[in-house]
Amino acid sequence: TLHCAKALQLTLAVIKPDAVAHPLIMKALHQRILESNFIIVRRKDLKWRRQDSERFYAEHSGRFFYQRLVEFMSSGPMRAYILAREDAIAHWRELMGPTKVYRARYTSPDTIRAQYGLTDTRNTTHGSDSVESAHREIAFFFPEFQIEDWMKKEEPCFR
Ligand code: RTP
Ligand code: MG
Repeated sequence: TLHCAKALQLTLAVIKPDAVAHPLIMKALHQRILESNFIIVRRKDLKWRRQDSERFYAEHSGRFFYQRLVEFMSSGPMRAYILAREDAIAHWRELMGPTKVYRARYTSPDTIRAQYGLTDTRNTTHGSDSVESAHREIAFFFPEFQIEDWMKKEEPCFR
């Protein structure tokens, strides 16, 4: 019987259009993912229509930044990753750093957003913030990925 020292977890990581526009940043981010002990389960390059953007960020409709967020996220190509490791959600969010770039630069200069972020909207990356949103967001970006089947196959290391 397989023994798992630590339970694995899936998260969705997205490289936003501001970073996809720069091949050297893309390369650095890919390297950073591998160095941080994530397993890359799936990877996909895609571009959103405006309606995809509106649907994904529906929970933020009404916030002052909603229009520019929706506009920006459908303005150019993105790269999405399904990542796995123990506590993947928290580790990826820690690697990204705070949403607000000025705060990231001030409090955590080693993070991705501190190093590459341009503004609070064009802040290089997205990461799921809970198990529920990870599952919902993975399904949004990778509708063909059968998350339950995949995790069952890897049992008992996934949760
Ligand atoms: P994310 O959803 O991308 O992981 O970021 P988060 O949880 O750290 O940030 P949240 O507060 O959930 O913000 C949702 C999205 O809105 C963008 N945003 N723009 N002032 C602004 O222009 C502004 N404030 C937030 C964030 O970049 C994030 O994508
Ligand atoms: Mg969020």
